[in-house]
Amino acid sequence: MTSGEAETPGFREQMSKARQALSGHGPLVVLSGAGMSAESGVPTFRDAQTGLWERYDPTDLATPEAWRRDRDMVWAWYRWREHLISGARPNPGHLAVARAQDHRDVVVVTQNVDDLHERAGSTLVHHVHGSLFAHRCDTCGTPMDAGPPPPEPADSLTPPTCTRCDGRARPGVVWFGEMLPSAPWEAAVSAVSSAAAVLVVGTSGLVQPAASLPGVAADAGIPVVEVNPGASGLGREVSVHLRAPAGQVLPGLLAP
Ligand code: BV8
Ligand code: ZN
Repeated sequence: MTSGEAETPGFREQMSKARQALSGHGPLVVLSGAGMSAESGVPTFRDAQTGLWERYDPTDLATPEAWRRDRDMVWAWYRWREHLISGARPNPGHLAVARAQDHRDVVVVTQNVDDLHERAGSTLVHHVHGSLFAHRCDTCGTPMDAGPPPPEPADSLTPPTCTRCDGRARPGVVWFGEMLPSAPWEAAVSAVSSAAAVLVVGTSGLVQPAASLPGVAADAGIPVVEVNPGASGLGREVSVHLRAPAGQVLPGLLAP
């Protein structure tokens, strides 16, 4: 949305319809994807491929096979992403979602592995794809803390050894082909099934089973509003699509 678009009668009408759809008094569920963090300067999953990483496909790197094939390269990629996120700040979209808690119940369900919702002040956040910073042993699962990431990108880093076995620290994220952690997943399904309204922000809606959540709400007759400047894999589930960046539109959309 450029400022010009924001002034068009069409966009103002869409905004009014979206505010109406979200106006129920029950819980608001916010489903966020990487587009939520785009205005914080965090590259989306596919845009992370800059510099050292531009020749790799992230869907190849974010897999157990890649870890088995070249652990130290994958570990270096994740540590670099930790560094990028540590230097980023929540944007007005994250802050608007956090402020909405002041006047209604808000449940955040995020595909993102960053901590920007929490740093903005959101207190109920379910990470269905895990968290970059929750390191654990790749063998016995013991939680580990690999400490702050190095400030420079490297093409190979050796993760620290587990204190309980000869395993190594791995990122606390869900790789392609891995099951989602049951607690956040079950909480996410329960939240979208009993929400007054669902707001989907910044996801291409390609990765399953997270992409099925808006449909769970729509099938239950719950209004679904999508904020995304581009097209996404969502369609029939969405009542109102605001084609605008999250940071620009969420403050007005979520204001009491
Ligand atoms: C599973 C963590 C059961 C890692 C991620 C074959 C074999 C095995 C599995 C499968 C298979 N075929 C399909 C599958 C299932 C697979 C899947 O869905 N694959 C896809 C590629 C088809 N899913 C899984 O494997 C899941 N597990 O199914 O377990 C199972 C087990 C074994 C075998 C079968 C089934 C696990 C999936 C989790 C993967 N981990 N992240 C890491 O981060 O390193 S996924 C990762 O990519 C993100 O978390 C996100 O979910 C997804 C997409 O990321 P992005 O593209 O960056 O972001 P997004 O899609 O959200 O796009 C950005 C959007 O923002 C765009 O639409 C853009 O327009 C918009 N935007 C841009 N700027 C803004 C904006 N919006 C608003 N404001 C802006 N300013
Ligand atoms: Zn271990």
